[in-house]
Amino acid sequence: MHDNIAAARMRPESTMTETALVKLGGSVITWKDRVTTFSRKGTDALSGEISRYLGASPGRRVVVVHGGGSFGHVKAKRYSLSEGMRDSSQVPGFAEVRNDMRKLNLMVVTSLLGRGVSAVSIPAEGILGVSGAHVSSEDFSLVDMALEKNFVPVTFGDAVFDAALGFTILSGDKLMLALSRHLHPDVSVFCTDVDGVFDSNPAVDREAHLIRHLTPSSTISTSSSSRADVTGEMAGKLAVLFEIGRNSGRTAVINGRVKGRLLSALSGRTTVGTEVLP
Ligand code: IP8
Repeated sequence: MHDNIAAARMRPESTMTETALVKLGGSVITWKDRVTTFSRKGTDALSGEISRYLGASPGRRVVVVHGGGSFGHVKAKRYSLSEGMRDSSQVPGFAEVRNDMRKLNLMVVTSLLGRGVSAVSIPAEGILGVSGAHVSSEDFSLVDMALEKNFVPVTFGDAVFDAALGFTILSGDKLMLALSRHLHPDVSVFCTDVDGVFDSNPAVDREAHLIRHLTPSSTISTSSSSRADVTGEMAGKLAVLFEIGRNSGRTAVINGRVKGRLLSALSGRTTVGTEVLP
């Protein structure tokens, strides 16, 4: 655990800013099993905690990234959007997902504004270019300009054009990774609908244990034969988490549906969750 107060004291007065990167997972801001259903109460609560974090000390900056949940993943899967454009039957699906994600983003930004946070929407394509489902270009000027003026940029996973594939899905986690490399935030927090990272899937394994301190070696235990194997997807997610951990002062995965945990994680207070120690 970093000593925030000591770290802050070492910085010169003129650069006393604290930058936080927050991922609002789709499972927290939407009801995942009900297509295009917004979780208004949950999102408002998180917006309130972001507002309190910002208000508690001058010089604090926040960048928000949100996922797709039931506004993105259901139709993205139905139309196989992440695999790129194969035929014209996918075209209406791409257009619909883009529209649904903008509706979700509007509700997230409106929620933040309602709690006094000056949120501004910056779609993913305003930051990253994509080719072959990989990030091919980056431009952080809109994010930087917004932060300089004390706005809270809000970007999101999206259905995006892809120079090689025609289109694809860009995840919020790729945005988190790119933003962490650029901003080197003091704190990065992932809000999910479970208490943090478990040593196996808590949805199917009653023996699953919450990993309080996640290190590259603790991921190995999750692949033991008695537990659900770490899939390539899970291994990829952990690799992203560790890199964000290396780019950030502190990194935590918490349950965004439990009151107070986001604010505690942002403020460096002990809370239930997983601390990433890369
Ligand atoms: O929920 C994907 O972003 P994620 C967004 O962060 C879409 O994986 C459109 C499925």
